[in-house]
Amino acid sequence: MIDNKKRYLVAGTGKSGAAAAKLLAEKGFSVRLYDGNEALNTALFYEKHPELKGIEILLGTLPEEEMKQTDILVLSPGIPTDLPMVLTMKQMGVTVWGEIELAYAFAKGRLLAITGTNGKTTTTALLGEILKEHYPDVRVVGNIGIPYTSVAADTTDETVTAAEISSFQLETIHTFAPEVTAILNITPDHLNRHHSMECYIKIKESITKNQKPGQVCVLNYEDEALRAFGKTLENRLNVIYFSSARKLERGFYLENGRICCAGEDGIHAVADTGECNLLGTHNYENIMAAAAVAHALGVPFEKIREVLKIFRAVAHRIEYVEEIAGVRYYNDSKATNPDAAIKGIRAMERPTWLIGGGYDKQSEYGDWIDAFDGKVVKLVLLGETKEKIAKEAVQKGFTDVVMCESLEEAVTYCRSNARPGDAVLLSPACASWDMFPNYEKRGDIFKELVRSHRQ
Ligand code: UMA
Repeated sequence: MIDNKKRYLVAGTGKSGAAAAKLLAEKGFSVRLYDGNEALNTALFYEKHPELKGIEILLGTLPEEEMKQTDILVLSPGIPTDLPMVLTMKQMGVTVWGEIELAYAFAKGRLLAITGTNGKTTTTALLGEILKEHYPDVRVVGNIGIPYTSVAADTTDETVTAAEISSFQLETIHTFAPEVTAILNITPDHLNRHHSMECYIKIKESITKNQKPGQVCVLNYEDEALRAFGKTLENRLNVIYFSSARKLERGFYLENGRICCAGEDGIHAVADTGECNLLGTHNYENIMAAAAVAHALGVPFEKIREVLKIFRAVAHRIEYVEEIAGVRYYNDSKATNPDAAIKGIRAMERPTWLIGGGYDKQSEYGDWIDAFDGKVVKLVLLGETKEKIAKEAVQKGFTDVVMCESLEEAVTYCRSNARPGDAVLLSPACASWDMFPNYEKRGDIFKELVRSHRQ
């Protein structure tokens, strides 16, 4: 039960922080906002969120006196849990919640949660559409861009909520207990924040920690870490696997272009991949995961199939922008790590001018460069990681590298040099935070720049 006598400090004034503060204020709780950015334009913030005008915003280094005025610190996902401020407050006895935990305290109805390194936005969006075919009140929330706190107070016992949950968000859950969970895959990402692959895997796995015996966890059988994790869960949870590489005795699998489900009552054809608009093996995995979660919630296969026939790729994920002078432009800004970018380049069928680079998450880029497979005409690099990627490319024998200072320069360079029949792909393999507020903005600016070159 949430305690209305406690004093809340919401850290971060982005999407999550604003929504969390609004929820607490609407419920009549004592709440203040905090942001580490000393230069934050609070006037602009209040203009954007007039309903928060009565809430004080503290900026910069937080004095201990202010820390003492807090019982519960609500962290936005982008704020690391090992910041000195957070550690000091913990030592003082302040309870630290994530924005997701706060939302969960207010939310009602059924809850499903999807995590994984890649594909979680597509899977959650698809799951939301499938559920809408069967349930009257469906909410899609979380890392997908809709803070859970912005929706939690409107949920009822009839609501079904599909939540995309990132590793950042999982760091600060305590009682968050989805009835069905799915972990799609785990490949290196955000290692600067989670420090090691072991820690990153553990955090992802923690999505299941509050599930009750017999509840469902959907896992990718082809991911070794997840298969091993599944074994440890089998006594406690109902583990449902999916596989894009082999026929499973139980679970969802891909066979000869058909997505099948093998269950107690025999084998069901869920859909033919040819009927789906989502393409590529990684997307068939996303489809199987969404279908498995929806099926666990009782959605019939016919309804799942109907949605698969009409569902289209989400924005910024290998998104076709347009063709100019015979060159096709694709926006894959959501490829914020090497593994996602590998899927981007694999999907290209033309000689490709590849724009990459961005915020440094201490990733390794060798596998991405290997996946170029003779398709990349030029690797056009920008951002914090450009030198590091260029060095790895040259070590791998790939020397067609160009350095740019801005995305505008990169697009202009590709526009001037690409030939009819080529493709230009923005697929950075890095987060955007060194040059843009988020990957959506990066993708939007890319699309605007491309369109500005229309003849
Ligand atoms: N800030 C601090 N101190 C810090 C870091 C940030 O005060 O040390 C402040 C910033 O000054 C800023 C605010 O925190 O004012 C930003 O908070 P945030 O980074 O949590 O951003 P939000 O706008 O609240 O967006 C967050 C998620 N962002 C991150 O996880 C970085 C969004 O995921 C999510 O869509 C949104 O909540 C709604 O739930 C984006 C993302 O990039 C898409 N996620 C990562 C990913 O997918 O790889 C995990």
